[in-house]
Amino acid sequence: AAPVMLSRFRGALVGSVLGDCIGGEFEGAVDVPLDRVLQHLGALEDETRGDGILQYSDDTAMMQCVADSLLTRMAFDERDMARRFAKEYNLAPGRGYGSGVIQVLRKLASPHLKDVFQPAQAQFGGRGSFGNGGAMRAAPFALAFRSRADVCRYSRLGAMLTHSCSLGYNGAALQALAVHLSLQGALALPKEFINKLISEMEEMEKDETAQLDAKALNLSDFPYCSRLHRVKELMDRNSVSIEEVISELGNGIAALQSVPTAIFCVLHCLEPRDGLPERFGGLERTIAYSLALGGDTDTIACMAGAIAGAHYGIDPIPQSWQKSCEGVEEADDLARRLYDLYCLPQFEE
Ligand code: R7I
Ligand code: MG
Ligand code: MG
Repeated sequence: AAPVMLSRFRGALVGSVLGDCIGGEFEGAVDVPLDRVLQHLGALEDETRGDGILQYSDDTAMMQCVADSLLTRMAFDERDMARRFAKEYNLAPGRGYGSGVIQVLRKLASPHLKDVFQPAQAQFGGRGSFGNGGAMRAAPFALAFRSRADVCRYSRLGAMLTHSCSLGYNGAALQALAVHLSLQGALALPKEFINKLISEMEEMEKDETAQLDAKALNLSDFPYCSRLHRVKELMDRNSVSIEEVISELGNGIAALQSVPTAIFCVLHCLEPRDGLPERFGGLERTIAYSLALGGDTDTIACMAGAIAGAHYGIDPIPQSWQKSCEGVEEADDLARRLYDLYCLPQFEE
């Protein structure tokens, strides 16, 4: 039976934290043999292992800020969200933040700052960051807003607090949309799922700023759409190697090289795959596969984990995995509270 909505909400945020914590092991690795991934995952099931729990990184720290802000303000409030990012960074600066975004977070801490979007706009010579930091924390927007238009609008604005390049904030919107559709059960029809994402991104990438950014960065006119078309082609193939996925979609720290990749990981792992244990459920397969791609593994697994968790729900996620990762209980609590907010009639537009 399809999971109930509350289970999907919990699965989304818990899946995201698991991807971040479990994926942290291989972040930046170029070649990750599947054996090593399975060994890492096997250790999660070993109760006697004495190395404590896996810590979350900036991906989860910022996701918590987004969820906390939406819950407290019961709306998108850019000043409140910016303040939470800055405060969280100040409390725990060692969570592996991107080297550029640190400057934004420091400026956001200033009580004299008038425009909270300004520090992000000053990044990278004035074009803004195209990193995946906006996308990695986008899932809560899909849990807070019911309409697709609101999920898009607010996930983009939320990303713009640190990522003002259109590749950065459109990547965040793509991730939030993927979670939104997954919560609705849209992954039951994978082809339609990817087609919906393509048509949403066509609208977004028509925008003049998006067109100018694509040109300036030497990309095709509709960069996310073209990656999503590649995802579709890879879905149609009987067998796809890790190398092909990396060369077609990327596994890097740029949103363009990681959000479509995360979406592919989810789609590819909807069914059992060679090399992955038969006892694995879909979320476990998705995280395992994301790690095997190497590169920005914590973030790709975090994004794929959110989309997959929204599809499978919380129930099939192994307790041993949940107990092995920092921040799972907090994420579960945030998801339950976002669900309550989502159900409030006054929160509907
Ligand atoms: O995007 P961001 O928050 O980083 C997120 C990543 C995730 O993998 C996390 O897990 C964490 O490890 O970091 O941070 P940014 O500093 O905005 O962007 C990340 C990196 O992308 C930068 O440090 C740059 O190397 C690169 N980058 C750019 N390089 C050139 N020109 C981002 N935007 C640009 C750009 O416009
Ligand atoms: Mg990280
Ligand atoms: Mg990362």
